Amino acid sequence: MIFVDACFGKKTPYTPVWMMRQAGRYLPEYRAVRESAGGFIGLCKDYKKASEVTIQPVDILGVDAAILFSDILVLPMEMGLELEFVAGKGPVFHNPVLTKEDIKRLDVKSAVKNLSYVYDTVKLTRDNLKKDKALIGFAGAPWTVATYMIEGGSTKSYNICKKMLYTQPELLHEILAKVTEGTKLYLENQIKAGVNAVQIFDSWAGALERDVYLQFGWRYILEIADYIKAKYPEIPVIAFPKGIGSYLDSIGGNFDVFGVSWDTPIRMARNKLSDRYTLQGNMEPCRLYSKETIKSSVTKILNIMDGYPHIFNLGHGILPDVPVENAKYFIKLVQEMSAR
Ligand code: 1CP
Repeated sequence: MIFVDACFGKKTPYTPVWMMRQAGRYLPEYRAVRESAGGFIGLCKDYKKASEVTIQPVDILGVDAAILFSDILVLPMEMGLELEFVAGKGPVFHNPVLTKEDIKRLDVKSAVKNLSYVYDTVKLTRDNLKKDKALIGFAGAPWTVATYMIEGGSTKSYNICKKMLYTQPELLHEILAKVTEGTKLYLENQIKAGVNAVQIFDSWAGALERDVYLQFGWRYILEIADYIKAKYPEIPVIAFPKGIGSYLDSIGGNFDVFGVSWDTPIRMARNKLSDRYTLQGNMEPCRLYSKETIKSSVTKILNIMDGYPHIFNLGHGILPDVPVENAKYFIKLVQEMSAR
């Protein structure tokens, strides 16, 4: 699989490419299956339909890897938090985690077991996916997942979880430790079911000061990566802490691929990290709105990463109103322009 080879820094015939959120609302085929499943959570729980939408971008766009269709919030949901996706608002947890008692109620063991629909999705997808295409499993990083658990949904200011961080840091660490424990076992079960790589999404890493992030965010990612690499050295681990470009010098650890978000110049990431990690990224997702800006960005990024270990991707997820034709153009352009 050229995707896995690239994760380990091996030479590949061209630069493999996929997109974060590649199974999603910009695809009419996805919207049709989502509707038939009665909504987003229903779709995550229906392993046949989840597997179908996982494979759609491989068939429609020709990406080099499929990413398991699920969400980072199914783990806390199965730990006992009541999750609803509210139209126009996003995810809502009706019983957020704010006290010691709330933490005690989080049931890690049952969650990891109850996520069997995810493992079934992985098995079926790996059976149906072309042999040369990789299947990426994933989880949210403990910090990002905890922001939803504590705030009860999406947040712009993070004031509830930051208040906990600065006034009751040990309470936040307890939540983070519990999510970390669940995430290790959850990713391990995805690997046992057949994923070829795992990605840890820390979408809200950039919300914290450097030293605070290293202590409350990054260290838990490293703990998860250490656990996976010790048991499954053949499975690449991709770390994606979004928005920490200003302190790449502080970044190291036992993982294989570093995801570069679009706000970080990829040349800078290359200079600081390419001797140790394959880089993944980092086209600004809104460039997909125009073929001209796709072409200029792909040309620039390929030139900068020429000869360095690289997986092409966006610097965050594709947006729902991007024309499918532009996404197809992007994938084909990367594969053709990078052919060696
Ligand atoms: O209406 C719909 O169809 C729901 C939109 C949607 C989709 C397609 C959500 C709701 N989740 C997903 C799938 C999803 N989420 C994947 C699947 C595979 C793929 O990439 O194709 C993955 C990897 C995620 C991960 C995820 N969920 C993250 C981390 C990555 C990122 O984009 O930053 C986060 C933060 C979430 C939370 C989430 N899920 C969905 C929403 C609307 C949100 C909230 C986002 C926010 O707070 O801004």
